[in-house]
Amino acid sequence: MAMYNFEQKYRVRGGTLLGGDLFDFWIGPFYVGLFGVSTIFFAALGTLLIVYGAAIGPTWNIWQIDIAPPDIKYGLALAPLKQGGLWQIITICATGAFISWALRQAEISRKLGMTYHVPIAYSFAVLAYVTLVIIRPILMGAWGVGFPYGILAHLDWVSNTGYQYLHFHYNPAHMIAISFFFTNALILAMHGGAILSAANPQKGQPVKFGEHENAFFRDTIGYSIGTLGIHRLGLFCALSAAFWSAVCIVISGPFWTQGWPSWWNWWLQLPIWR
Ligand code: 07D
Ligand code: 07D
Repeated sequence: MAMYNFEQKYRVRGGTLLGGDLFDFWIGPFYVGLFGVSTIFFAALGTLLIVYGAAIGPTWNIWQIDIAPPDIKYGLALAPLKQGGLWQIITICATGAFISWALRQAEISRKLGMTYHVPIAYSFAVLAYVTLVIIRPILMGAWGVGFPYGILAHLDWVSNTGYQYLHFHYNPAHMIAISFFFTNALILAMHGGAILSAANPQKGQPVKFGEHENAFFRDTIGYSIGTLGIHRLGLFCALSAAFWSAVCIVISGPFWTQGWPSWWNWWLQLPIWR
């Protein structure tokens, strides 16, 4: 692929976190880097193991493939390959690939003289995943509480886990996470709408910029958050959504074993009712 002439300026040596110059080069448009190599390694091995798990399983139906974690009786020990051991190695590969990808983002940010907003943002998704399959299982003493790798199987896990706590909607951290997800969709719709309506007008109309968007929001709601501000708010809402998701699941089991509706008993026990 032809290199854009401005890219020459950005394809600079250095900024690597580990490995020095070893993998400090590009293949076509892609920066390689030590963490590019480790991402490919973990992702390829993990995918091959999923394919192997499917091959020894009962179905090739993409929706029904299910690579389950070990039985609870194995606790935090290693399980035989066909009884959850595969899930354990795939978990190591997935975690290795996700962390490698975040570090690759960090190296590229350094090369470009950018701050670490992108790798930090992605790390919150990785945190949610690691909470589900490593932190919570360790706190509960069994890999068996992790979620299975399968498209429908992981939905069954969410539903079953939710009903173990009777009514997961009563989990206060789940409420906060959901509210952030919804807020995130709302503000992205408003931001996307505002940008498109100003910068992509009908034929013959002049292209408009930030001042028009500011004026629109000042005239409708009396306040405009501004060009940088909207992106700060977006990042905050998105990171909060992932963060409170991780919180809502890590407290379910390790810190709250009853149904979530009864967590709200503290309200009935407030001294003001006595
Ligand atoms: C749009 C970015 C692109 C990413 C995509 C996902 C794979 C997996 C694996 C064949 C927004 C690519 C998918 C590479 C293929 C095999 C074995 C991101 C975008 C398009 N889920 N989940 C889905 C994952 C968990 C839940 C879809 C991953 C938790 C519910 C897809 C993880 C819980 C529903 C998927 C993960 C949970 C889904 C669409 C990891 C709580 C749905 C995802 C690694 C978070 C929806 C059939 C999407 C669906 C759905 C992937 C974890 C709940 C298959 C990779 C355990 C309730 N999940 N998920 O668009 O239709 O994400 O399911 O943690 O309803 Mg899930
Ligand atoms: C974990 C994904 C990480 C992804 C990574 C990247 C690749 C590469 C390659 C595309 C966190 C993977 C990348 C594989 C792909 C290419 C090329 C994201 C992760 C690292 N709930 N609930 C949540 C709602 C109910 C329950 C979170 C709503 C029921 C349980 C969110 C409703 C019961 C758990 C949420 C609802 C129940 C959750 C998920 C409505 C079931 C969790 C988002 C309207 C009966 C999970 C950390 C998330 C959680 C979770 C929303 C209903 C149970 C807040 C809106 C009442 C057990 N629910 N829920 O976490 O917190 O994303 O996980 O009813 O474990 Mg819930």
